[in-house]
Amino acid sequence: MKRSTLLFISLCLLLLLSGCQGAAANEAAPVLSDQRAQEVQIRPEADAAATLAPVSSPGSEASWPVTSTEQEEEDLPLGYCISIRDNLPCSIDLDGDGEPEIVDMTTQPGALDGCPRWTVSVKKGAQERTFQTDILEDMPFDLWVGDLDEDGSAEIFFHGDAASDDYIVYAWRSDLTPILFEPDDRLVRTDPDEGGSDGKSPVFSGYIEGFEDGHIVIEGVVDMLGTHWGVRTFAIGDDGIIGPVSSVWSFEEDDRYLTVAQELTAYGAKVARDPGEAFTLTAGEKVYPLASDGCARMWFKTGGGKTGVLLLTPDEDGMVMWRIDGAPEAEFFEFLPYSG
Ligand SMILES: [Ca+2]
Ligand SMILES: [Ca+2]
Repeated sequence: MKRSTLLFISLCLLLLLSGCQGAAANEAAPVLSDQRAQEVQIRPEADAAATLAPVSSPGSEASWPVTSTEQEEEDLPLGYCISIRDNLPCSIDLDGDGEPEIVDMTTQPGALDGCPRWTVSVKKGAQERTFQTDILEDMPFDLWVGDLDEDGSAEIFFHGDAASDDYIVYAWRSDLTPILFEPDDRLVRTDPDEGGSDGKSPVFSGYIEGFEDGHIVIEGVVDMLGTHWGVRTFAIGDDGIIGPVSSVWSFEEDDRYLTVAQELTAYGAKVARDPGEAFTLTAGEKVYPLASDGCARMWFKTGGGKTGVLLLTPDEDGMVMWRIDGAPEAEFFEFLPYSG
C-alpha cells in the first residue's frame, strides 16, 4: 500500500476512533454521514471501504501529520483534506507535535447585526485562538482539515453562505493564522478592516467543491455577459499565498446561451493567451459561454459549431459592467442574464 494511502487512512481512523468529542464520540462505532463519505472518496487512490476498517491499536498508525522529512523520503504525494463538519468538536494533531488540538465552531448570540455568528476555534493546551466569520448561524457551511501543501502541519478551510447563494471561503494555518488569497481584480472580496495587504485578501468569494490532487476546487460567480457559475482550481503557493492553478473559470452550463443582437467581433481561441484570427458573429447566432478568466476574456462555442473568444474591458465609468470594442456589452446581445 502506498505511503500516501496509509497516511490518509490514518487520518480518517484518527478522526473516527480517537478524536471527536461531540455526541457521536460516545458511541462505539461512529457512522459516516453521506457527505463525509463523499469527502473521504475525493482522493482517487483511497479505498473507501478500507477507511472504515478498524485497527487494533490506533496509536500504531495514527501518526498523522508526518514530518516534511518523511514526506521527502517517501516521495509523498499530493495533499488532501477531509471534512470534519459532522465531527465537531474534533480533536486532532494539527501541527504534528504529537499533542491533539481541539477544532470547533461555536455561535455568539447577537454578534452580527443582532444575529448569531459562527466562530472557528482551535484550542492548543490552555491556549485558545478564535476567528469570527461573517457567516450567520444556520447558513450552510463546511469545515475541512488536511495538509494540503505537505509541510507537515495541517491547514483549516471553511466555506459558508454569507447571504443567499453568496458563499465565502476562509483558509487558516493550524494556529488560525489566515492564509491570504492572491489579488484578483473581480473575484476576491477585499476588506481593509480584515488586514489584507497588497490586495491580498483573507476571504474569497466562492464555494469549496472539494479537494483534488493537492488543489482546492472552488465554484464561484463570474459576472461577465451575465452571471455565470464557474469552477476553478487553486493551491497554496511557495509564497504561502493561495492562487489559481487553472487559468480560467470553467462553466458547466451546457444549455445556456446568449443570442447575438448585432454584429460583433470575436477571435479564434486555439491558443488561450493569444487570440487568433478575427471573425464576425452575426445577429441571431447563439453563443454558449464556456469559460472566462474573470477579467478580460470569455470563451464560447456557437450553435453553429464555431469556437472563439470575446475580448471585454471593464467599464471605467461603472455605468455598465463590460464593454466590447468600446460599446456596452448589452448592445450586442438580446438579453444578458445578470442576477443579484
Ligand atoms: Ca498538536
Ligand atoms: Ca500544511
